[in-house]
Amino acid sequence: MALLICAGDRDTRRLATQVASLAPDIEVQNWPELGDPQQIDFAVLWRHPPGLLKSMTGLKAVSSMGAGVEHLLADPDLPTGLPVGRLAGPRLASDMAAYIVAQVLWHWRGLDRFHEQQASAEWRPWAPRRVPTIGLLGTGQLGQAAARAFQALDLPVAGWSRSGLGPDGVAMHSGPAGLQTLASEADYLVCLLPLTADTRGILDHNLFEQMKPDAVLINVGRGQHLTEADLIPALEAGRPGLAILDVFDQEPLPAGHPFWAHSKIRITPHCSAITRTEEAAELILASYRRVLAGQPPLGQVDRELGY
Ligand code: NDP
Ligand code: OXD
Repeated sequence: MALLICAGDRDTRRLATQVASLAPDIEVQNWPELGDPQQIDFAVLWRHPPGLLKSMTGLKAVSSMGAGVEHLLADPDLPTGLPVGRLAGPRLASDMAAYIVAQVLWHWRGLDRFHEQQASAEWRPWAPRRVPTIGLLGTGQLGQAAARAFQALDLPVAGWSRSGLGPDGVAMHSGPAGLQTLASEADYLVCLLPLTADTRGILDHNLFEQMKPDAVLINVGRGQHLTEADLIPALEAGRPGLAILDVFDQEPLPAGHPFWAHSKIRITPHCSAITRTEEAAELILASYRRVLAGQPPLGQVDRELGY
């Protein structure tokens, strides 16, 4: 019996050491230093190399090292029926809420202008007249944390989910008509959806046409939610007025990509919420202990729905 930790794009040695120190009774393997792959009964994966899953014939479950699971579900070697979990703890959700609130408040309160005016010692008090409506596409674990953060600031929040269910006090919508309604109501439209067959390309010209002039689009879901070719024409037409993007179809965003230089696009490098070692270690261990006890991993996803 052994637990594997593998991320193709980051160094997980500290995470593996942390898990091992929390549970000396558990054998922890840290990719690429693998022992016998057939001994591994639980694997925590993030952008793992192709073929790795095929070599682990004793798996009881797998988990994404992050909140998104599309990278795991897309692996053709993922055995049918194998339980798939994910790591989405309260710290990750709070970090995401902090990022979204920071972006919205910086823009809404016009903080850029004071920074510019400071350069010429200008003293020009200003505050926005209107209170904005925040529209959340996706009101799952991360969307709920964001909703709570905006509600604490007394800002109205509306949401869109598959079931139409959402947190208390959030005006909820669902279905294609609900999506159009939310887009037309929101001053800040935030994509916090998982990437699935139903949500791929959802941020497209049809949606942009429904947005209020000068509304702000924030995409922290996945790059493939955005139909990239539709964005620049939409920004030039003023709907949305600004796009704040943390995720991209190709990451890192290639140096010559037109998004880098566009005056109405703000870019952050997929860091709105990064799984922290301490939280991940505890969640991995809790998930593995569940699997050893014959239970599903933490955050088990519905493989049919894709999230
Ligand atoms: P959850 O699974 O907890 O929530 C997903 C939400 O999306 C739910 O409200 C769900 O509806 C809704 N949803 C799913 N499919 C549809 C659909 N077809 N139509 C309408 N609503 C839909 O996910 P999390 O909140 O934990 O995470 C969301 C995503 O955020 C992740 O999958 C990941 O891609 C991204 N992420 C990005 C990070 C970054 O650094 N940029 C960091 C972490 C996550 P319902 O409530 O009805 O089920
Ligand atoms: C995640 C991410 O899904 O970091 O956790 O994108």
